[in-house]
Amino acid sequence: MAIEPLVKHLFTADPSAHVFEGKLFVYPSHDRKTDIKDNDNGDQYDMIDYHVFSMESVGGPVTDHGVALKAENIPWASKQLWAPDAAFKNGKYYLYFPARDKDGVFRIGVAESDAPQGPFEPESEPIAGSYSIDPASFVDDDGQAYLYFGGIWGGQLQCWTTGKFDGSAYTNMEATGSVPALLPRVAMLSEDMRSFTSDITELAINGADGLLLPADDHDHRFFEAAWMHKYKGKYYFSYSTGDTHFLVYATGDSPLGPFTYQGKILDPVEGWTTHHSIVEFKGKWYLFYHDTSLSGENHLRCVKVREILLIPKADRKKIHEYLF
Ligand code: FUB
Repeated sequence: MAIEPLVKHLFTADPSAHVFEGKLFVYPSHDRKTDIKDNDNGDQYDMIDYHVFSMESVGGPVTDHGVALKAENIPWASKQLWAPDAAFKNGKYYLYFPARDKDGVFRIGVAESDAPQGPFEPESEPIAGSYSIDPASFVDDDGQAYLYFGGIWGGQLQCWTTGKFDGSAYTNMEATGSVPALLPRVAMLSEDMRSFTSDITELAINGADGLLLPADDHDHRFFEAAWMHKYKGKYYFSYSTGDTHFLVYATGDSPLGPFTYQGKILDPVEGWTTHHSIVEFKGKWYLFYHDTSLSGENHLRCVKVREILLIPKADRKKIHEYLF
């Protein structure tokens, strides 16, 4: 049976789902029509604001809470509000979002609100030291918050291999061969959720042999769309493989890694990008993701949701999706 988009009145993508105040909130990108042609740089994803959505039950009515943050109100941003995420700590809600700064470099910003639906008030500068795209926040059981981020090609992660932005490596360049693939980044967040209190480190993703996944292993290596969740005491880091269009996951014993690649969550969907979140709500686990079934165009996507089936290990090969 075809799965219906969560909403049809807007184009939405990159859904980050969280349970706040007993409801399921979704923080997606808000895709919009432009005349920009598709390219590997992702210029066609030219978004200018965020809407927040909520629901009391999966499959029930979805409330669009309207515009929660606009590019024109973010002092440091020039364009491209890409995949956001939200967090709750100390009675406040935080929206993390990537955008290009005035020099065209992707940075990560934070905005605060008293309510999960916003509106969110942005800081005047991006998070100091932040770079690249696709922030995913994770607050562990001990209250320590982490921010995962990074994305290659248009997400510019490959421009930061020396620790400084190198625009000459800008277009479509990633390591090749048997050298280790570029890795997602992680940093610990301060108590007020507005800055990093640790160095930014690489999040190691190893294969079954215990070695870092090689750059040429495009079916498994990290591309973008970081997400972290915890299940039965284990950390699950999931992400998109980008040009091979899989959602995959790796597990570890610490939020700072190392992680070991485990398998696929979702086969390629309609459209070039694939990006998701995983959340437990009312005793069931859900995968939020997007495809392009509403428009047929790469940059006009629609968020969907499916329940995750908790399949016993022995049966996993028979049913090849949504496994833990
Ligand atoms: O929505 C723009 C970009 O497309 C996101 O940041 C990526 O994860 C991909 O979905």
